Amino acid sequence: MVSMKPVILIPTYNESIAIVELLHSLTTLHNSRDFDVLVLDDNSPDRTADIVDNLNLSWVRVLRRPGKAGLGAAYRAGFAEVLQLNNYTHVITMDADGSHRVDDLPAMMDAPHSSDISITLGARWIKGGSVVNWPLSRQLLSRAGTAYARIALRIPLHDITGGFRIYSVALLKKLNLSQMTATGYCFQIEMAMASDLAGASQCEVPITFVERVNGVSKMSKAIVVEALWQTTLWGLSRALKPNADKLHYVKSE
Ligand SMILES: Nc1nc2c(ncn2[C@@H]2O[C@H](COP(=O)(O)OP(=O)(O)OP(=O)(O)O)[C@@H](O)[C@H]2O)c(=O)[nH]1
Ligand SMILES: [Mg+2]
Repeated sequence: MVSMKPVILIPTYNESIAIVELLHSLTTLHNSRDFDVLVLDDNSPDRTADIVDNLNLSWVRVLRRPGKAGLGAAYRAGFAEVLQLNNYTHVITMDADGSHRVDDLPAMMDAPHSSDISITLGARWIKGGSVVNWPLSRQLLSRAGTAYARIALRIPLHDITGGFRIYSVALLKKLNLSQMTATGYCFQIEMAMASDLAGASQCEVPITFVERVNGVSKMSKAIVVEALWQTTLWGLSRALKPNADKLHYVKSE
């Protein structure tokens, strides 16, 4: 098997304190695992991008974007950037705010797959997974969101809204990434659905999700409404024209 060379994409908006802590933890892992990091910053007013650049880590780069355009747009730009570099076997996605623990990464990187076209998902809502310091209301929202997406989209996963993932580059190359439209967190749902349509090998690895300590949440009512509305539309479209949906998201051979 070809050895793994991942790049970790970390979207940031005003994460100047949290990103330094995260890169500190990743530096320890970097002693035993080979990977690069690309921070996707939307011109954060707190100068997140400059602060990252000033750390002068040779394996960390910042993609500077003009302004806040949502998580989905930042990830799409990151995918485009790393795919054209053609240096990597896998793309890892990870929040900057400390909710996704570096400690969980090795198990995710070692997840077994039956195909080169693969997605590994960090999962909170499976045996061994957990959340720390999340209010019950947030836990219920996340569980209900996943349950709804699971039923509406018929995806056999237990955590569809989480953003801690590893996509193989072979999978990303199979997807019509320019057809992804979600701007907010439902980008995660859209990517899970597209990966399922592409027939990817799916592996869920239990993670411990820790509520952010530094910085401010970007979660809003508009983001929840977008996710609910989009999931309903995608579910209807999958039920009515499953093949059209596949053609939309997956490149023909
Ligand atoms: N580049 C970019 N990053 C974003 C944007 N919105 C959120 N992010 C980043 O995406 C990650 C997840 O955002 P969070 O605000 O932590 O969302 P969450 O984890 O659902 O909510 P909390 O943990 O409660 O704050 C963080 O690293 C954010 O900085 C955006 O518009 N642009
Ligand atoms: Mg967060």
